[in-house]
Amino acid sequence: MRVVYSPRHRLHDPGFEVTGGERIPAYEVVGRVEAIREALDSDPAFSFVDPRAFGLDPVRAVHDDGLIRYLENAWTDWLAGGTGAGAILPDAFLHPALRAGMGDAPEPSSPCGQAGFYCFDTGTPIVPGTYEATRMACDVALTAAEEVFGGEPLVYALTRPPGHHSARSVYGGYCYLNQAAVAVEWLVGKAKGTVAVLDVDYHHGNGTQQIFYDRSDVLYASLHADPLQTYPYFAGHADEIGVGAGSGATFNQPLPAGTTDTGYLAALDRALDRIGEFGPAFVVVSLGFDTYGQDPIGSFALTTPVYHEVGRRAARLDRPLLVIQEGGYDVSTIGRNAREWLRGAAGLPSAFEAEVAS
Ligand code: SP5
Ligand code: ZN
Repeated sequence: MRVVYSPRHRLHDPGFEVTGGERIPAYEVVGRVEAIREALDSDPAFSFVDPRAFGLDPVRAVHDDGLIRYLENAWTDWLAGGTGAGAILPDAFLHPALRAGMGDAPEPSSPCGQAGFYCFDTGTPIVPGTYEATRMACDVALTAAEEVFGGEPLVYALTRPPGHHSARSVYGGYCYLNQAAVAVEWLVGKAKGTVAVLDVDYHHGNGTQQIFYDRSDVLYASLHADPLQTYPYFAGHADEIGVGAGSGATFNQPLPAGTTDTGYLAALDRALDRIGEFGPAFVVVSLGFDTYGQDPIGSFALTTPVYHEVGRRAARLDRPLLVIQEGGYDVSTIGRNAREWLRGAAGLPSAFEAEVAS
């Protein structure tokens, strides 16, 4: 199986986030993707491929030009503003109620004001290499999409930073550009059919949902922690089903804290049934391992063997699978969990069970 990977994800490494009123060490670190790379590198079933450059057009197909321009220039403008801070985080956000009844606010010219205009949380700092890394993540996903379009049955885009929280005009959730959405839109343009997204990150992919919410040619199906208790809080409820032509093409299953392998697989089967009925030409998986029982920010109770089974069941859709890495923050297990998922999807036996038995 081909794995598209670039070491340039390392250019993005803020080292901290602000959550729950505290400045803490970042969960979204370089070592996450490096741990996956090492686990796959030791297994001859995987071969690594370099990304190719696709330029900005596929990104502009899903993101607002203002957001892209902001991400490209944010660091230079921040430096020119002379604050001296080593990372960009906003100090005020464009909360919709602030402008209620007053129409849209114009985009600020101050670097800090611009950050609040385009960013929705305090977990997603911009540092000097962020734009290059998030652009590279798009090229990694697009390269994998091109291989899938060319006939590969299963390709893995080993991306970081993640993407599924970033919407058309706003970024957050450790995400800047949404590489899954970019790849989906590219595939829709190429395919003579529709594309389904299976989002199995622990968090709801609010960005991907927003980008395709009114679209009948992209099904978004997600299993995630209940947003009433869990980030991103403001999207992912079961009654969000799409709008207009897209009505019925969004399928959310919020799951309770403590969700086990059994409960998870039952919900997965409902999502897979919906995807099967939709009959897509391609399936794009937003893959997260923050569903793992030991994940530091998750509340589910999944075990390593379930990932092999989830991959196996996804492959039973019998559609070309483009798998894109999103979250997962337990660096000590993310490599083996990714290897299990992908081996399951490839129809290969579990390597973990064999290791545990020996
Ligand atoms: C791609 C992805 O998985 N993004 C997740 C962003 C979550 N950001 C909020 C994290 C809140 C962490 N709270 C700490 C709880 C420690 N028990
Ligand atoms: Zn997540």
